Amino acid sequence: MRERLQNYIDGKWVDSIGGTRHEVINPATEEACTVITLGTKADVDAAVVAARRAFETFSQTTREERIELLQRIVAEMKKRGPDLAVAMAEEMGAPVSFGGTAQVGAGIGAFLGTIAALKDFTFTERMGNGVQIAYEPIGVVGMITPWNWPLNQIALKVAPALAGGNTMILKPSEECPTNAAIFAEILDAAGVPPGVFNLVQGNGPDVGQAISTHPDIEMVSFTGSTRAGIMVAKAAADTVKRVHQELGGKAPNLVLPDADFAAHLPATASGPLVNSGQSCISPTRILVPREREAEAAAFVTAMYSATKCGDPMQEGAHIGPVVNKTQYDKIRGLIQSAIDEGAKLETGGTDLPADVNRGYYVQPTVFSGVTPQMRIAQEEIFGPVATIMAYDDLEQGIRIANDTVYGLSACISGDPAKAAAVAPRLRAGMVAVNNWGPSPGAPFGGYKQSGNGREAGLFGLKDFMEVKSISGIPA
Ligand code: TXE
Repeated sequence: MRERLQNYIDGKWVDSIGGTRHEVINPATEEACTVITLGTKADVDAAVVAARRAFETFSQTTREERIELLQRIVAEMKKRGPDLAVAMAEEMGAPVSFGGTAQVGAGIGAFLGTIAALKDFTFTERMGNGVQIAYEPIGVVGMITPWNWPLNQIALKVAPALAGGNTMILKPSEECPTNAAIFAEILDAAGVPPGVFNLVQGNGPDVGQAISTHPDIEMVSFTGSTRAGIMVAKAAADTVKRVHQELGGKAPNLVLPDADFAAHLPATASGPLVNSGQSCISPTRILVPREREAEAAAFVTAMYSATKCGDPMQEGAHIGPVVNKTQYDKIRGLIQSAIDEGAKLETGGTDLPADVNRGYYVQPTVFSGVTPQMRIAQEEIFGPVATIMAYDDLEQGIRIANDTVYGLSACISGDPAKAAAVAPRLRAGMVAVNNWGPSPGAPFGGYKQSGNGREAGLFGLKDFMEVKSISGIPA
């Protein structure tokens, strides 16, 4: 079993102050694969002292120095790509082929997008009346990240925080800690100065809460469930820190009445299969014209029944298990609820895939006949499950698309010119036409209960900076 017992604070690997051991379970084998120490408030305090001290000098570094630092990090990430992919495969079940390309690639992409934004960033500008506007670092940033796109979610915070001249404390998910430890080694090898980046392993109620409430942390950036995001925001309120949240989603895939299924559906309807459905932007609600529901069900069912589940450590295009027993039980419970509420199970279901006898594997599953009131149409599934829902006319389709508490992303399948007229009607932070993934460098974040703020590229960089106005100085 791998041991990752220490935290990275002030440029050194150090023992936790009073932490407890925690075993991480490999979701493919159901056996422990890694042991970490769940940290404590005292660990967070030590990390904050280091970050505060480092802020004095790191906040004064130049754009060029930060660009060079980010570029060295990218070079180190590329070297450690295979290690990162194996760690994610073992701890959260993303197959190594997918992990090595998509998961690691997304993490590197977050850095490249930030480097591009930093190169062009206007740190000072003048308003018409001569007042100078200056973008400055916020200070010490706390970061709390989940397990589903673990490296990417860390990179989307660390890259802009560094680019903006901030210092930071990261608490990654206790479900998937090793990629974060390797990431700390990457930053160390790239020459990030001591105290600028600190890693404290741990759980939400202890380390996450200590970060959210800490008086010397100016901002907390959180990605995870809406449930935990609300707790972070409440805990952060007393210290009036900036709260940046990327939370859950329930993305619609609005299929236009005259969509060409063969041309438009493969790229969008496959979204819920990717990463075994564990993406906040997974477009699980496939909305189709009522008269084409059977045709859509047959099309999507063929795609899903052809998708295999398999060992994450094997190369290949299969999907892996879901992250843990809690998620496995939650997904199977939602599948059962849809059956109980009268949806039609087209393929998949609650059983393990035929050739698998252990692990948290969920069969690719398709339902048709799903109605907006069903639990499966409202709750985030986070598994390889697609629900086909019928609309009578496009106006009703748009209403159903917007009818959840979430507003992270949406996709539209069909003629791009017609989709352009529908996109402004969707209440979501991101709309992708004939696609479902994020666009490089584009702002990533949601409306409604999907969060506050944006990540990636220029918008992500701005969210990790303060704005100052200076009046009365010469032009
Ligand atoms: O996430 P949690 P869970 C959704 C998805 C999934 C559900 C549950 O629907 O099925 O959430 O996942 C930390 N204070 N998403 O329970 O608990 C925790 O330690 C501070 C969507 O595994 O939100 C971890 O680091 N921190 C999502 C992080 O929050 C707290 C990604 C995420 O864990 C905390 C993941 C607290 N009180 C799940 N409680 C997305 N947006 O992509 C927990 N944490």
